[in-house]
Amino acid sequence: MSDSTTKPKTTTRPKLEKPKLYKIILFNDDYTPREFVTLVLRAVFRLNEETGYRIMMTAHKLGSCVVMVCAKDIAETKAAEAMDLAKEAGFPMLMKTEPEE
Ligand code: NFA
Repeated sequence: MSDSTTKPKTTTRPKLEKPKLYKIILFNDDYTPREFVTLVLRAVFRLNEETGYRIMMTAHKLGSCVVMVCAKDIAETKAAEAMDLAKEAGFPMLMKTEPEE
């Protein structure tokens, strides 16, 4: 005999969306000095000299380069931090953030 007090075997799983990752993209321009870009990449993104230089040169040659991939709020904060440093120094260095596919 079935027990009418038995609860149906269902579980409710909270629907947690996997947080989207964001790319921080560095764009080339004709005015920001290479040294300055490399310095900012090292200071803001904690990249070593070689990696900072490589990313700077990739953006310089190809037009843009992904600097790092991380959570949205971190991406936005770091991009703004880097551009603030450039603005203070009088350079137009541009970074944008966009969600990863
Ligand atoms: N193109 C800049 C120059 O020749 C260097 C640069 C690289 C600027 C990457 C912005 C991003 N001084």
